[in-house]
Amino acid sequence: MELVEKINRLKKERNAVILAHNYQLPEIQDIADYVGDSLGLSLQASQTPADVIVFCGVYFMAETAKILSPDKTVLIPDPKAGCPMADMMTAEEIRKLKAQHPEAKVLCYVNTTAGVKAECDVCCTSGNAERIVREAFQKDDEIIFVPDQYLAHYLSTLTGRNFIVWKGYCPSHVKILPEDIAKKRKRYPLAEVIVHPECPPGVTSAADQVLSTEGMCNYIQASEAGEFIIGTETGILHRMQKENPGKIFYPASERATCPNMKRTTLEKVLWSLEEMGFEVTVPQDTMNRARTCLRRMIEKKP
Ligand code: CIZ
Ligand code: SF4
Repeated sequence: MELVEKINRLKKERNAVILAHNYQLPEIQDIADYVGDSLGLSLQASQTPADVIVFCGVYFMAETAKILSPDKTVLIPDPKAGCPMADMMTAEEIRKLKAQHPEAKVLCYVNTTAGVKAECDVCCTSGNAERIVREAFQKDDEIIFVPDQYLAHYLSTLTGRNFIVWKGYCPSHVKILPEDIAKKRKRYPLAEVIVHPECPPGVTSAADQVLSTEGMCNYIQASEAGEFIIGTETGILHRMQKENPGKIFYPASERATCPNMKRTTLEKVLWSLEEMGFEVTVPQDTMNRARTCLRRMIEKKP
């Protein structure tokens, strides 16, 4: 309690906001001004009158907030909170892949480093990927999609398009197995199964709904169902339970946790505000090019 009071006091003094990703620890979600997905949080960051943004998530998300709000101070409480999927592709590797396919357009998932985004034509999130594929490309365009092979596969099933893919994946979502879905369905026969498109094909094909984290939260609020089996990082169950006290949530797999998302603690958030660290910076040229890639996605928002 004392920690929370100190955080709140310093937050006011610094004119800061605290943004927390849907996968953060419950106590971090509870002190945040906004809880959401990476794009939603970055848009919040760019619209807030605050001078300082404490970004409780992983590094590429804080970078995205910085790219969209270059004049604000963006802090990450633990700079070692990386995203292994984003780190599966370097700027050098995307340049090589582009050189192998000089005619191709490049679509990147938001889970990429700023250096990779700077090399890509347009960005997408799991929530808008289908629409971006349909709207940002011509029928005959060759498309490179990086870095998530499973999101690429799922997008292919939705749009009928083939992508040149990179073999990245999320180590937390691949822990969810088709057997887990079968087992939980048997145990909770009335529950709807909702999974994230970062899950492998055997899991997405066994689900009732495949949705981004924000998509899941919106769907559940509107649904008549009372029980849900959730196939994504387990941290999101805290938000779901809080927003829907009358409904019941089961994780598809208790093993689907992201250790990087759990690196952020209340102590680190307090330290971050006290010391104004760790500041997230992106080289100017990379930042400008990555912003163009992000803007092309944002401007396609209806
Ligand atoms: O974009 C995000 O925040 C991630 C990583 C997942 C999602 O579906 O919201
Ligand atoms: Fe990256 Fe997966 Fe963790 Fe999301 S859950 S931050 S994709 S490793």
